[in-house]
Amino acid sequence: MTRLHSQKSAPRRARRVVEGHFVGTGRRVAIVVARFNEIITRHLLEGCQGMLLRHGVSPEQIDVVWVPGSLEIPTAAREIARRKRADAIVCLGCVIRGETAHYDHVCRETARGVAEVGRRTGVPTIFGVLTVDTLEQAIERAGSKMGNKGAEAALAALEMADLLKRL
Ligand code: INI
Repeated sequence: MTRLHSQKSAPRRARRVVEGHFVGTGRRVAIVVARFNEIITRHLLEGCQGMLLRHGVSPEQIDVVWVPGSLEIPTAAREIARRKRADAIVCLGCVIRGETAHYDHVCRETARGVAEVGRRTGVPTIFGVLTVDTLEQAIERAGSKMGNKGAEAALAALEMADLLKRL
């Protein structure tokens, strides 16, 4: 008879479980924010800064870097990471399908570029760029009924910065 839970196949306990906490004290965070669709991105920025401050990041430790559009975000983020100016970088932008024929291109290149900065430099680089069909959807995600993507991105940045220190 086959034993369902033999000694061999029984799941083993992890030796160590590691996870990041939302620690803001002493952390340096850079926010790279696109001016394109600023009517939305400044609300993402507010949400992001508010969340960082609530978790103990000091205002002097937050740098805000404006770029023309989402496509320029990875270039600025990479430079910040390369110069070791931050423990985490939050990238904020808003791409609206209705407004552009090159929506897919902007979304794909921005997402790819942001992910690449994180992977190549080891500095957590968080994608807080809205990619939506309409302005209304953007408004919903910039501080109204669907929350604030900038605030969510701030939490991800704090968690990842803390996680990397623990690994
Ligand atoms: N940039 C955005 O951040 N959002 C957009 O919706 C957008 N549209 O619609 O084109 C956009 N385009 C500009 C782009 O990011 C660059 O700034 C531009 O192509 C210059 O490189």
